[in-house]
Order: sequence, then C-alpha cells, then structure tokens
Amino acid sequence: MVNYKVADENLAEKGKEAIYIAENKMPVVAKILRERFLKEKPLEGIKIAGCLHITKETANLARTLKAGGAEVYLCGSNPLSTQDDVAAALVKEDVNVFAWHGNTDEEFYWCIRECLKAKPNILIDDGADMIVTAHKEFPELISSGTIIACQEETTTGVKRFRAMEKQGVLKVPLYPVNDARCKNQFDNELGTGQGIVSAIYGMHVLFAGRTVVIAGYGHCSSGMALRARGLGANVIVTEVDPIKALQARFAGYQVMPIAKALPDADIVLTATGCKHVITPTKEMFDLLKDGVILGNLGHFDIEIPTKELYEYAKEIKPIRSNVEELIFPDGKKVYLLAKGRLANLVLSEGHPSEVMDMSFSLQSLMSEYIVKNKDSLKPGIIEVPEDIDDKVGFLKLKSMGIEIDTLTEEQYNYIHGFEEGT
Ligand code: RBV
Repeated sequence: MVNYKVADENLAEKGKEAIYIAENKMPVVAKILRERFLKEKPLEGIKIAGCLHITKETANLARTLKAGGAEVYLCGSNPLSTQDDVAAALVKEDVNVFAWHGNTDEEFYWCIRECLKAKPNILIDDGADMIVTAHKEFPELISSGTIIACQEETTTGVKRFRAMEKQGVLKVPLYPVNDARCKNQFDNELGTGQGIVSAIYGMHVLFAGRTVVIAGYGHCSSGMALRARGLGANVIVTEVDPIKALQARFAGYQVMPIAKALPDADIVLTATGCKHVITPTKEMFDLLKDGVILGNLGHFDIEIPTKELYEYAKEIKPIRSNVEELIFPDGKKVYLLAKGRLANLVLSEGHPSEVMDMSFSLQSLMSEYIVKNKDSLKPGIIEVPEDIDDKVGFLKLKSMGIEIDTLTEEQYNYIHGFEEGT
C-alpha cells in the first residue's frame, strides 16, 4: 500500500503531463536504463529513499528505480521546490511521496522521518539533510546494516559529508555523485548556469547593460557568469579562493570584494555554498542600490542574509509570485527572489531535463552498483567509479547520435607508458 502526504491528489493528471515532457528529454535514464532495469530487476527487494527536489525529472528517476524493482520513498530537499502536480502523479504510480510546496521546517523534517521510518536500504540525498537525520535519529538503521550505502546529489551535501568524515562521524558508505564528471560539468555548470533566468522570470528584467554581481566562481557560479555575460550584462565576480579569482579575471570578468561591487550592482546572484555572502550589517545593506534584485542559486538560503534583511526592512510586500519587495528605513527598495532559497527551482522548474538525464543516470547506476557490491562496502566517502561515469557519457552521446574515436592499441600504450620521449 502506498503511503503519502501531498498537497492535492487532484493535480495528478497535470503532473503526469509534466513527467511525460521530461521523459522525452531524458533518453538515458528514462529509456535506455529503464528498459534494462525492467528486464533485469537489479533493485528487486531494495527500498530506496530520495530526499530530492520533487520535480518532473526526479519523477523519472523514481520511475526508473521502480522499474528496477525498488520500492521508492521520496521527500523534498527544499521546502519551496516541490512541484505539487508531480508529487500527486507519483502517488498514483505507487511511489511513497511526502512532499508539498511551502512546508515549514518542522514539516520538512517530518517528511524526512516518514521516509526513514520505512527502513530504506539506499538513501539518495540532495543537501545531506536526510542522511544527517539518519545518523542523529535513526542510528539503528546504520548499526543494523539496513542502510547499505548512500548517494549525494549536490556540492553542499558533499561538503557536509567531507566534514563529517574528517570529524570521524560519517558511519555509512557515501558516494558523492555530485563530484562525478557527468554530474558537475553539466548539471552544475549548465543547469545552475542557465538558472540565472530565474531572475528574469522573477522581475522580468533585461540583463543587457546591467551590472550583475556573481558571487563565487565554482562550477555553478562560473556557468552563471558566462550566461549573464552572454545576455549582455557587465559581470563582476566575487571570490575568496585566489585560483578561482584568477580564473574569473582571465576569463575577462572584473573581480573585486563584494563591498566594492555592491554599490554598482543591479542584480546580485549567489552560488558559493557559504553563508552570509552579503554580510548582515546595516553598513552592507546601505551599500545596496535602489531597485537591486537579490537571488540565490546555492543549495541553502543562507547566502543572502534573508532573516536579517527581513528584520532590517520596514515593510515587506509580496509583489510577484515568489518575489518580495523589501522597503528599507530610508525608502530604498530591494527585490528578493524566492525568500533567498534556490531561485531557479522556486521560480522556475529547476535544471532542464537534458542535464538531469546525466545526473539521474548516475544515481540509477550507482544504486545498482551498491546492490551488486553490498558485501564489500566500507563506511566513508567513496568516489563514483570512473567506468560508471564514462558509461553515462557514452550513453548520452549515443542518445544524441554522436560517435567519437577509440584509442588504438598503439595509442593506449603510448598514453599509459613513459618510455617514448624526445
Ligand atoms: N536539481 N534537480 C533539479 N530539475 O530535478 N534541478 C536541480 C531537477 C538538483 C541539482 O542536481 C543540484 O545539484 C541540486 O538540485 C541543488 O539542490
């Protein structure tokens, strides 16, 4: 019997259409792998819990895991990113879903606990909240070996697990799927990169001729900077890492401290993974230009100091869907996207299906790999095997009708040898 809590089951038909649209753009996970999983049933008898954005793309991952024989449990990885129609449609397909748009922090963790209560064998997290909760509140799932291994979808989650491992408190085998090449070089750079259009959706603003500050120059933010420039913006990058700052400079952007950049900024977009990118002080807030748009595309809502901005504003007006106008004591107006949460997932539908195809193919193949290797996995972070990463790359190329060269034996030996030189 399917167990669930969603906003409105009547939205299922609409959700089904959305899932269908994504399916057509996800040939690897929704066709090639799904057909094989249906035949081979590599996940038979396995319960998989996903704490992921509940989107049409995640729905296709769920369908493929189910096709492989898994019982699937889903909860949202962000209180504002759940697409309620998709959640309703998944329930109709016997996926156990605990997610609705706009849940409170308390409800968010209730949903995670409902998934963990089902005693899952594999956890697929996006941001680490579910796996951290398993460590804190469901330790018996780990000590009993019920949880075989875990997978992490995003940079922020991987960062948290690396900290746990360093402190000796990570008790499960953990695959940082985010770090695989087929994930971070496409999902992060292209998906989050294109996510800057959430600022356009939000305020219907023209980028051309504007000064756009991009905070960070990692995989996500470098993609954002490139797209902002492509739209004709004057892009300023802010960084704390000297190498990334140099990369930004040599890519042709202006680089400077954020306090210097803010007075000119028409739009500020963050994706650093760090908190308080704009320091929460009156002095910093006073640097903001009248009419500035503030948006975050990083995983958590701590990059822009939302709470402190709300406290500082004398008036907060919801003006468009998921955009608020904050009026400062001096009358200045600041526009905040998505309450400082992942703007691309809240204002639009998250990363396009084409890139999620690769991320979720990796997640599917890693679930299969975990089941196959379950007797030999040790706690700690284990990189995604290179051959799985390559496999997703090859399948994606194949689905696009693109052929590439193969090394001859002579070339293989050359590239793996040292004898041949001048
Ligand atoms: N993300 N998922 C979607 N459409 O389902 N969009 C973005 C989707 C993931 C992406 O992999 C990223 O690493 C993470 O959300 C950030 O929380």
